[in-house]
Amino acid sequence: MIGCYSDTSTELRVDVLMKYDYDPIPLDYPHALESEEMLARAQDYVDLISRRRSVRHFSEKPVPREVIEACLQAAGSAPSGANHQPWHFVCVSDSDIKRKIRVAAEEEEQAFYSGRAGDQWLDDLHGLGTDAQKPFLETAPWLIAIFAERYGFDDSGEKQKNYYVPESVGIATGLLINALHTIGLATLTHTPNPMKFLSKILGRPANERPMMLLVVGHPAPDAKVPRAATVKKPLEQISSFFE
Ligand code: IYR
Repeated sequence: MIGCYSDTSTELRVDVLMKYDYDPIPLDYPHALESEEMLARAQDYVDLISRRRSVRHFSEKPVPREVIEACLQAAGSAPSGANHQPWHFVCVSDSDIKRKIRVAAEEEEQAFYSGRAGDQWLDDLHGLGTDAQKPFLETAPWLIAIFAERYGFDDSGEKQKNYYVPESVGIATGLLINALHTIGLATLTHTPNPMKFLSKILGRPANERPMMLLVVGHPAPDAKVPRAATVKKPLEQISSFFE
């Protein structure tokens, strides 16, 4: 397994990759619940998470960096291929950088909406009411650019293979969205296409691929969401059981 710890005088901090031999330790989990309590809690959780929306109208109200950091710790706890944790989250509240990102994203979106997408794709987006204008990239207090590490480096600087990268980064992003929603913040998973401009603006290395831009903040008091996006497939359609 790969772990990464370095001792500082005050705390154990993660920054150097080290290999571990197999060393099983006891599972530290909350105690098991009775079925009824389990179901009640699952239903409460459904109530909470099914109210998440992709929000495009943000308030300018600031969100403390510490809040973002705590949610990133939740994201960083995600399972990943060989526990290589092939993700990097670049958090931007700097207005100049946000403006640069908006300008570059809108340039790509302009090309997308005026032909690159094709009629079918534009038709599929019709109910969402999206267009090439992305003012939320400047209004929202935080943009989190999520990068997938296509390969990493071990402590001697050798290229290190990563595994199940999109799956791992997708799970970590899901946990991040969940954490942010749980504390009442709104998010938008924004995917301007192509996203190479993010690597350039944010100075990320060639082994990282930009995956997504997560827009984060308080929703605007008069925020609206497209009705079409609230319609979710019923359980019968998204699941099957063999019992
Ligand atoms: N990236 C564009 C288009 C877009 C694509 C999909 I797939 C969406 O679910 C929503 C939008 C945009 O952000 O407008």
